[in-house]
Amino acid sequence: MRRELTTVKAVCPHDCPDTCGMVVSVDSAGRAVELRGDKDHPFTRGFLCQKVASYLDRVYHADRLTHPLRRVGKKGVGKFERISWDAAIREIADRFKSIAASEHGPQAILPYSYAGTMGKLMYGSLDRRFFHRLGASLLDRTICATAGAVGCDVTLGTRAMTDPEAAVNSRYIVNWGSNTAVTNTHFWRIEHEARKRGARIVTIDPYKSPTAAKSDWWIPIRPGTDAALALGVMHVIWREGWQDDAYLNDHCVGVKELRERVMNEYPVLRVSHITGLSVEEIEKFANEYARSQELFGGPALIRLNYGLQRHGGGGMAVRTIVCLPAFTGDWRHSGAGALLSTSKAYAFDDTYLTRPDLIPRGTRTINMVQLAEALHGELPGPPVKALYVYNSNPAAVNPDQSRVLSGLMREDLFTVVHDLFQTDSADYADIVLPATSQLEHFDIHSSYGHLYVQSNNQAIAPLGESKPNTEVFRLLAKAMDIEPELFDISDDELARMSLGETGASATGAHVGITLEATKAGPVRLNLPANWAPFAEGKFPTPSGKCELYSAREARAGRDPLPHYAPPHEDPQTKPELAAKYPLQMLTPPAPSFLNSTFANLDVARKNAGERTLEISAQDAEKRGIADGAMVSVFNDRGRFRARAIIADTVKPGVVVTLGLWWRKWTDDGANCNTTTSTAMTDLGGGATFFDNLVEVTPS
Ligand SMILES: Nc1nc2c(c(=O)[nH]1)N[C@H]1C(S)=C(S)[C@@H](COP(=O)(O)OP(=O)(O)OC[C@H]3O[C@@H](n4cnc5c(=O)[nH]c(N)nc54)[C@H](O)[C@@H]3O)O[C@H]1N2
Ligand SMILES: Nc1nc2c(c(=O)[nH]1)N[C@H]1C(S)=C(S)[C@@H](COP(=O)(O)OP(=O)(O)OC[C@H]3O[C@@H](n4cnc5c(=O)[nH]c(N)nc54)[C@H](O)[C@@H]3O)O[C@H]1N2
Ligand code: SF4
Ligand SMILES: [Mo]
Repeated sequence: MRRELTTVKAVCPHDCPDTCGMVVSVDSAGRAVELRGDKDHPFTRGFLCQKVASYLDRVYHADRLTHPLRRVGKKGVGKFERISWDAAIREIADRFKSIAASEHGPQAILPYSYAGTMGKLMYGSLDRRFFHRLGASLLDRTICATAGAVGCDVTLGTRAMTDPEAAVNSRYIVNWGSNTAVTNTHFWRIEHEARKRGARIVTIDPYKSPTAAKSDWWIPIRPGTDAALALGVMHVIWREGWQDDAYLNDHCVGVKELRERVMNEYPVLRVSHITGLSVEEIEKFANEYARSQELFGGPALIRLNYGLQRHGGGGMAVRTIVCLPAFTGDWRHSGAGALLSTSKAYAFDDTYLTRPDLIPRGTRTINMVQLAEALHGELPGPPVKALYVYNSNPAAVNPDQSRVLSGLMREDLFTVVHDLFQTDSADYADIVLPATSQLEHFDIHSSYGHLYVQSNNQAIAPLGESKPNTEVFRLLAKAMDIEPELFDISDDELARMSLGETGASATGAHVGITLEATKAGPVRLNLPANWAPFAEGKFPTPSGKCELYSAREARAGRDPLPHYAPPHEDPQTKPELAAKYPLQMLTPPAPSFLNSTFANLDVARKNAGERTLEISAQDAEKRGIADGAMVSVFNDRGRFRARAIIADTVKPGVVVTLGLWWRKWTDDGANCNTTTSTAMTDLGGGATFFDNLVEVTPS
């Protein structure tokens, strides 16, 4: 018998700039039987990455949580009994009520979430309303992107952005701290289209990543020194007179001040010493970048990503790099200049979804990077007595893992985890709640890597008793007697209001696209075809110009000009620490994982292989480490084991291990985050996962 299949248009929910359109085929029994990339989506072009191509394995995995659980064993062991939703909601509401009424007050409750899903409703809507209304502690969601966000804001007043699809017209493309081939594969395809038309692809990365390996030129910079390189490039440009004076004079403030600093403080020889690059490499890069029109026949684009931000000076590095397109005038062209994130091109009414007006005055904010400190009572304000985790797996992804875990072990801490799987974090929960996958709920998506809006239509019924985030907060709000009008709103209506469709937006924000249209497929934002937001300056900064000099920063008591800020754990500036722990370790995710997501799937772990440590021949020899030997990687914070690979993918002084494994799938119960620190970036309070000195010994 021929099966009757219906097709449903969905959106990949993962924290990835590509935000792919997916087409799901569902059989007459309501089971999804096929999932593929949407051929009609202009950015997806019919293909999904390897991780999500097998998404149905995740949806129908035998380990999916299908009903609520209550802990019966010790914390961390993962022993639970089945309970009903009624019992689970009652217990959570009772505990929240009693904590809120205690001497500690509602701020002793901490929501903890990040980007397990990027859907606007499931990422942050009724959850935020609920915790705001409760008066819980606020969470500053800094673990990924705030260093660069604030760095961009200082210089540009918004994110560095352009139309990614127009990048086919660029002729010099710089992947700067971006493993584009892996983390942004659909843009990598665009880079290659540009290359066919004559573009040169360059990658600046201390690690010979898959992107660096496949680029025309790999520039192996020393970790955490990108600002110095950018300042060195400015030095060469001014020395040679290659700058676009018209753009600089018309659209920037602080040209004179920055010029004085750059010419006096960042001569190429000094930059060479800081970055570990040769004078020739720096000169050549400055020449090619600044003269791409003459040499390659088109403008240059810097595809900035997050790698360079995860260092002490990461905010300033981004602030400095995004000054460069003003020197070349590349902002004049669509698809050129610099690209970090297109998220700010979207005018969703987020305040409608999250209702910040409900936050009681004086509520404290906890930086999520400091979860270890929060759980150990080391931050100002009341102790954290309850932790509600969703869209995140802090036991695996947070820095200073040993202290996060000892915090989660606290007997007086009440922990709820809402997830699709029994993650490492769920092992420490008092109550575990089952979450729906993207196929089982509706959502609406913007993107941070393209310019389309699309609805994720629900394809199948929730598996078992799993529930979407919004539904759980409706139930909790009801159990806690919160005003029903805040929560008696369907997901459809939430999406409609967030689009500003009804004209009811309090902020006046509106996307200018109807919900109905987004349900049928991707809809491009209402932007001109050759969109180049800064072609005529018009930067949304206080001065309306590109702020090479920032009066705001000066007022805040910080350096108003770009500068190089060394990493917290830098062998050049912290020789005593480096004597003990001489190696700078980078810990990006394995290509087949998405941070810690997928690490519980056999196919993803098979593709990731073993936990490895890439080390230079010189560093291996010094330590008596043979290729393929097991090693211990450690510092004062913690230790984990990995298999050594002696390779030319790193320079002496740098090692790389790919994450982010779940403890339960390792032989030593630890991942690389046992060694990473909770120190924050200079701007934006971001995480410094790659600013991490370690030592390695045979084990
Ligand atoms: N397959 C896959 N795709 C992903 C993710 C995933 O886990 N897996 N994660 C998603 C998420 S949440 C994010 S935020 C993005 C991240 O996207 P990317 O920023 O591209 O990813 P990373 O691998 O963290 O970092 C990029 C590169 O920066 C390099 N790097 C480290 N330190 C420095 C430095 O000091 N200077 C320079 N120039 N380079 C440095 C690293 O070696 C790495 O190769 O990717 C998204 N896409
Ligand atoms: N050492 C090191 N650490 C890192 C990084 C690194 O490069 N190196 N990368 C950092 C970065 S860039 C990021 S963004 C963070 C990411 O940190 P997290 O946001 O914690 O990311 P994931 O590990 O993907 O975990 C997301 C969890 O959300 C769950 N989830 C998915 N959809 C839903 C849903 O609809 N509802 C609920 N309730 N749950 C859902 C998933 O099953 C998964 O367990 O990690 C950071 N940690
Ligand atoms: S490339 Fe990114 S958006 Fe596309 S399917 Fe993979 S994870 Fe999802
Ligand atoms: Mo991220």
